[in-house]
Amino acid sequence: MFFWKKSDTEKKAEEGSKEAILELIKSGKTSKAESILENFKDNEELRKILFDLYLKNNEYYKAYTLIEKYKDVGTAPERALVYEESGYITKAIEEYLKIGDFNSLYKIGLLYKHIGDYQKALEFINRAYQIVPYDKKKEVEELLFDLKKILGIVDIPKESLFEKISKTLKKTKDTILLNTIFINRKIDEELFEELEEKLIRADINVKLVLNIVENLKKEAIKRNLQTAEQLKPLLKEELLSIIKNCGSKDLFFELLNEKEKPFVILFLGVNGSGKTTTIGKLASIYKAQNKKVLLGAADTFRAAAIEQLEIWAQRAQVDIVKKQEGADPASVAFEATKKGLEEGYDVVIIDTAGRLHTKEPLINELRKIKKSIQKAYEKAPQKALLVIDSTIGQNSISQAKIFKEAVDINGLVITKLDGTSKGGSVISICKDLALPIYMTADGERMEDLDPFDPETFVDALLS
Ligand SMILES: Nc1nc2c(ncn2[C@@H]2O[C@H](COP(=O)(O)OP(=O)(O)OP(=O)(O)O)[C@@H](O)[C@H]2O)c(=O)[nH]1
Ligand SMILES: [Mg+2]
Repeated sequence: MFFWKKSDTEKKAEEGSKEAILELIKSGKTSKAESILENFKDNEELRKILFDLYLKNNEYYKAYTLIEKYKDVGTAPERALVYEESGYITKAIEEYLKIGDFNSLYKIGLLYKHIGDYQKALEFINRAYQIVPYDKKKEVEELLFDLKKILGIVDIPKESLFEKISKTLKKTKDTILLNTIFINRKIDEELFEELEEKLIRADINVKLVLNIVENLKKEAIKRNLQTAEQLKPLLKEELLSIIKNCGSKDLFFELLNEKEKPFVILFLGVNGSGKTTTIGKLASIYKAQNKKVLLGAADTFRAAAIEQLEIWAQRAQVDIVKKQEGADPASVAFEATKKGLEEGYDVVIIDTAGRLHTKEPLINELRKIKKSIQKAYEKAPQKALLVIDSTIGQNSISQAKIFKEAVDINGLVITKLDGTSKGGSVISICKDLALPIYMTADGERMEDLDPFDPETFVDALLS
């Protein structure tokens, strides 16, 4: 009897009965309700129910197509959310503008910042600041300061690489205080235990830490060391012996001085790792060397990704090859390389997505991209660089392994060293992936891209 009643509701729902559909939703059969509602999109009332359902299930791309076709669904905040989540930043901004309160102005500022339009970001964060609620004041002020720094409006003295990395790793040192452990102490078991704990907290993986500390113990006995202070250079040696295999400053300078034309660099990495931002910074360095630079927007996953790369291209005053959102990434990569070859570009830098719309596994897609680059120019890409976000520590290593499987990676770019409290992850990344580190990024400004110098890095970590 019970089952009969249920299918009866379903039958009515399938005929387009609003009550029956609502009943289905109420009883938790939302996917059934959704597939029925999709046959009644032309009915205004049912369409609105479908839209609500999409929102509830975070199906923003579907909600987006509904808004685009029918124009009458959703409130401004809902539409803004849908546009934002499906990557249509300009449209999201239009909707947030209609609302105009603190949260939406602030949001607009953040969206502009996200796509790299810092001037516009500053304008809207300033507007939001006029009506900032008390509890948000400090956060907004910090963001304003960051934006001004990025735009070069506030003066920050130029620092040496050592000062920069020391400051970058300040958070690491604040938490783990690696240095203090060596002061006024004897070498004993307790010291080694403490050192172990601190190195693990700096995000060097446990196995590696045990290994390092074991080696230190052996060396301490062998050399008959007595005080903790004598152990510090040994620790430095030990860390350095690991990361000096991952490159030197020269790698970056070699990359900047490649003579082969066009020199094609393929950027890979999970979403959010910092590919597009790094490409923008690197492009501006090449441009400053008077090189002819072309960017390829092969991240066609979101409209905003293309927009973001375009803004960086404008800022660096370099050219870009792009197609519409959803276009085949491999064909963008092909065209960029071809144009690079035919029109005498010195450098072509190709941006890719860390995820895809289609069910096609990412690995296959990346392989396809590489093949099409080679089809356009058999020597390319001369470098495939994997971008790794240093703040996600151990996770980044398993992700990197997936990319390594797809494409021969030549080296790494480590980003967000300014945001990490765990500088030690660089040591684990180096040990586990055994790939050269071509450069590091420690901020969102154009100039926040540096060579990786193992010695300076370890000094800063232990200073
Ligand atoms: N603090 C800090 N933020 C960074 C750094 N590099 C990138 N970001 C920020 O990290 C966010 C993601 O960077 P993107 O360059 O968009 O990353 P992506 O890998 O291109 O991401 P998808 O396009 O989504 O695949 C942006 O908000 C950047 O401004 C860095 O070195 N330091
Ligand atoms: Mg990107």
